[in-house]
Amino acid sequence: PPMIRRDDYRPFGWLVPETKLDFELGLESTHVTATLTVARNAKADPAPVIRLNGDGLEPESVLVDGVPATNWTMDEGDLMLPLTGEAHEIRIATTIQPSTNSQLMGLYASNGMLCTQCEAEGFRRITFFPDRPDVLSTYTVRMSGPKAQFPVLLCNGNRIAVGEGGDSHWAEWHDPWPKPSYLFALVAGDLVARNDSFTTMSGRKVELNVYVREGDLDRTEHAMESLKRSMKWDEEVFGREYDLDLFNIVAVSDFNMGAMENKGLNVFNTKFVLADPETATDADYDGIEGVIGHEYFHNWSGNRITCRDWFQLSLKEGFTVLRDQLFSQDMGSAPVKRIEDVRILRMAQFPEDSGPLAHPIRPDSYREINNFYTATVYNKGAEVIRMMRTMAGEERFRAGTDLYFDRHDGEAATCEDFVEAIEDGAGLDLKQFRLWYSQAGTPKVSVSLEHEGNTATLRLGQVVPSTPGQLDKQPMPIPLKLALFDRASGKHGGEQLVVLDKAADTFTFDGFAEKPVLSINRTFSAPVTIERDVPREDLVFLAAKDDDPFARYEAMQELMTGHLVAAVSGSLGDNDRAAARADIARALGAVIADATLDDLMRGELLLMPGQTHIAEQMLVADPGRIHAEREALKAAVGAVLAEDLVAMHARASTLPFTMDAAGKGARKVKTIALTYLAGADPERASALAASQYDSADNMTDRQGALMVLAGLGTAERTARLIDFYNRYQGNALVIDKWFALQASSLHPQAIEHVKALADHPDFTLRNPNRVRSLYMAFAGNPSAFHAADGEGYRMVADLILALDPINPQTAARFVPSLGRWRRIEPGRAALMRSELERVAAAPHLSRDTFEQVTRSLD
Ligand code: HT7
Ligand code: ZN
Repeated sequence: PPMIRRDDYRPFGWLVPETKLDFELGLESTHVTATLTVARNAKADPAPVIRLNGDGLEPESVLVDGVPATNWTMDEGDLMLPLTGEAHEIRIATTIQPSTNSQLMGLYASNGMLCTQCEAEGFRRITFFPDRPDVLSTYTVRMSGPKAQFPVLLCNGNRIAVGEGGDSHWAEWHDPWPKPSYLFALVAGDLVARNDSFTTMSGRKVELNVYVREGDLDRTEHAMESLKRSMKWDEEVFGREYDLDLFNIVAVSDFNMGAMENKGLNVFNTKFVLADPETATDADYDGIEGVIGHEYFHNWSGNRITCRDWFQLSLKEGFTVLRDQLFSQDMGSAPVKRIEDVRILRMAQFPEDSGPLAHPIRPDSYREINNFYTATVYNKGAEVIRMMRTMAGEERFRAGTDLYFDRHDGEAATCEDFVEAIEDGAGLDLKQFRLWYSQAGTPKVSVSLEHEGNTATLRLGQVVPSTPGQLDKQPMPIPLKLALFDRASGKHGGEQLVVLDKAADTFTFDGFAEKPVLSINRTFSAPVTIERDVPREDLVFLAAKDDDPFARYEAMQELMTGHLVAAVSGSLGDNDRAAARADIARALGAVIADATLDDLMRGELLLMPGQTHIAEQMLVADPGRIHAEREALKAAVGAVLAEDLVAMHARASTLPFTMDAAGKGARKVKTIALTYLAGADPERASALAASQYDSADNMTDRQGALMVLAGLGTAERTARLIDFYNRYQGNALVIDKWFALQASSLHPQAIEHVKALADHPDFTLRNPNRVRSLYMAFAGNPSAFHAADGEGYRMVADLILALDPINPQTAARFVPSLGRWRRIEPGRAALMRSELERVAAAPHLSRDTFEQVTRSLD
């Protein structure tokens, strides 16, 4: 497959002001007639032939200005049509087969309904079209089909006419806002809706619907409330008002990602719509609020202003992730949300940035765009814009985004357009800052603090590591929030922002008779790794006293990570190990006892660093040793703090179920208590978990208890796993949890369990949620996936090969877990590499998997 390069961008030779689509709907066969008005683009090079992208389509008829055309040719699936005049009408008819569309791109069948997914290049699987984001067109769509099978017919924009005849009916929709083809959507099925409305800031009433299958309606309240909160928040915080009279959401159970922001008709994975306390966890509730917000916010950051080309993906995704993060911060606990977002970044993006698939947030080339919907483009993209906000301050940042929305409304824009608008609107100089868009790799910032007389001297250095295709890097501006604490009073004289924009720099601070304690990168003001030699007592100090909750969390993480890295690398004697564990247990004990903390924050401070984060600190990691040391630390803490943990569990268990912060926090610390106890005293933990499971009146408690039980070899385990399955059989989202719990468990036979589950009658490769619930959970389970004999690697490679012909987009997402072989100890690395080679050698590999595998082997 050819490499597509950012520098090769050229505007399309033709404009498509109007698109008319006619669908005669059927699950097996759908007939599509597309009528495009086209006109020469004066801003582009003359194009005597128009390229209409197609993927697996055959034209049944091609008419130009009403006359059958015969001079067209096919090129790699695209239809090449010579045109002589300034403007024409092109009409093309095709027939597609939704029920055999297992890729879930284009028009496909799911549970008897029809729906579409067009981003990034799915529209070309529906009809021939210039399927690129810089071709904006106004759509009018007519669809007809059997009334009984498809009583609901939905599309973008407003419904302008309906009619029926015999068993069939039809609807016509018009979307007044010009849009790229990737935002087109159509849904037809037997659906019911929760209805509501929202009155916008200018007083317009918008009809809101959340469409689901009959029986799911009573699980849509949270989605609807989240939507209304999103609409209000975007008006208040970014000044953005909704621009149609109708906003529809449809939930489908077969979906490649979380959701899709099609204009006026968002299509969602059921996972991000359906919730009630009996079947959804607190994390599920938060996920729904975040994703509903994210897709809604795209209406401005993505739809009204879209991307010129797919290299600009972070323009809409990075910005929209930042917007959804700020929204969730405002809806709940801001510090806890910030900690969660940083944890996701470190778990998913840092490893990407230090591995073979590293790429800048604005990539320079790709073979398959689906492979670039990454944590780098999304989450690091959000961090980069967040840094601009930190440097400008909230008010000036808002002036920048206002200017961006004004200046580029209705356009297909670039990341450069965004940066210029922030520069002009917020009054920032971002010349050097643009490097964040072009350089991959997580900067390493070295920090040391010296003290003499009354002066503290801070020395900072930065290195941006080499990444594939980018060996030499330049220093970038890194905004670091910091505070210097007086040891005696536990106070500081105010937070400051320093911007490190050189390879090395020095900052001095006067008025310190004694050496202060440094708190740096507060709120995680820059997405970097801090490297510093800091005494354990300073970390204990910050963990207990820092007034920035993120910095407190960070100190606890550093305390545990520092110890684990030292222990794994063999540099600790028995006494040092025992002393470090005792310090950690004491710090965690203080967190349990700290009455000033709420339980949500307490839960964050008690969390152990994940195995991926620990491995990331080492050049070459031994997953077996990390796992053993981490489990041993957990057991040691569980033993020392057993009574405190049991008391915390008992205290939290007395709270009745509520959805406020106190209720959520109580549930969080209960399961954390069980996790530590399970390491130290499996029998006691098992009994407590079984009782939590049995008395649970909500999914958070039930799942948390079962997660702990699933990792234990105790008598309580099997009965609860059977009960869970029987209780929720038929509820696909909860059965997904049942698969995931077992695949991610600490049980020594997890591999055998996963093999058995792959043969379970409820398992299918055709549903991405089910595939992810078993195999993503497994690939993220270090003790099972990294089994020393390579069995875990074999299983994931087998999955990739089996899934690739069915759903390449989802198959390719499993490659990165094997692709990290260079950072793993040599024995396992060889096994991982040989599995990648086996995949690479398979015939007929999709473009998606081929690209990821070859990049991982290079
Ligand atoms: N903009 C969407 C990205 C997307 C997608 C969604 C569903 C299925 C396939 C997809 N490919 C790309 C989702 C978002 O970021 O909001
Ligand atoms: Zn998005």
